[in-house]
Amino acid sequence: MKNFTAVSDVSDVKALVKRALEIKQEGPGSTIGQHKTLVLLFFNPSLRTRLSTEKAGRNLGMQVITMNAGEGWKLEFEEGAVMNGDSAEHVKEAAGVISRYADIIGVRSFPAFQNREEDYSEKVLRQFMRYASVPVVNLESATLHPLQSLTDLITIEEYKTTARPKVVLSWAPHPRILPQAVANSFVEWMKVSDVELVVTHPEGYELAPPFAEGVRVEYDQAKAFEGADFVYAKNWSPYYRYGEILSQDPEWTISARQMSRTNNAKFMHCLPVRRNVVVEDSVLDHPDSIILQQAGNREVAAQAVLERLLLEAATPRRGGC
Ligand code: SN0
Repeated sequence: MKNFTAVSDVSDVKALVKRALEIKQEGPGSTIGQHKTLVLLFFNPSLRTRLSTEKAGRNLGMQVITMNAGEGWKLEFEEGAVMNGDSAEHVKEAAGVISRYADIIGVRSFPAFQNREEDYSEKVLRQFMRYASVPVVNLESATLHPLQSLTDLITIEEYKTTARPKVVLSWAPHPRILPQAVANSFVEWMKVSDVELVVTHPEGYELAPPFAEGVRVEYDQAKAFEGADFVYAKNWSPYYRYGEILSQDPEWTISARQMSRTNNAKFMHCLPVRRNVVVEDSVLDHPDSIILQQAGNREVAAQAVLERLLLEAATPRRGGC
């Protein structure tokens, strides 16, 4: 694993999940990251990703530096740009410089929702990967959130009671336009796992073709929930009518009534969650809700990823000034 940006970067997903669960048993105390530095760049706000990745780095003995990149000067990402506007530094220099201080770089960058092709080209993440000379970790990009999905898989592995659980990803209403990243990644990771995946959403909320391919979609939420072992709620905005809100139908709010159709399903959400819009209090506060256990697993997921990158990096220190 040279970078961690998508499920395709991981050669053995099962082994990574197993390692994360081992780390959970072992507890902190590794020194494999000693004298190594993790730099985390946040172009957008974060609570779980920031704290869990920082903690994971420290658990490995790393030095951790976190920067609110959105507060600094604006970076330029266009090739050949004439920089006479408000961007003060090109990503070529920024990524090159950070690579002199960091052994691993984490980048969080949400979509701009101005242009679907541009968001799906993952310009910010790709440019960092191109110009950094150290591994890059995706801390949620325009279209993917692999650290969350690895966490989700670890959590399902921990809580499943059958070899091949039925996992339902349900769209739910939200007042804002949210990224497709969590849903895209979730589907991508579930496809390579031993689960029966069903995605349920109103018409118009179909995911982008590579993610939707081969996935069972059920437009009737009640039907989708029948016999489910896990219900994973998430709002995402439409891929086809990009940047619009097509539905805020409260019928799609995850309710105790809908949950009663499941096989006492565990309830999951990546958080942050809008109570009584995405999901009713009674579901979130029910003993079958495992949202906090899930969030707790962000730490071991990040630790397993950082450990893998540290082990695989041939880390000759960079020379020069
Ligand atoms: C982000 C998203 O991708 O949907 C982060 C999830 C891990 N969600 C939000 O930013 C929610 C913000 C809000 O206003 O509720």
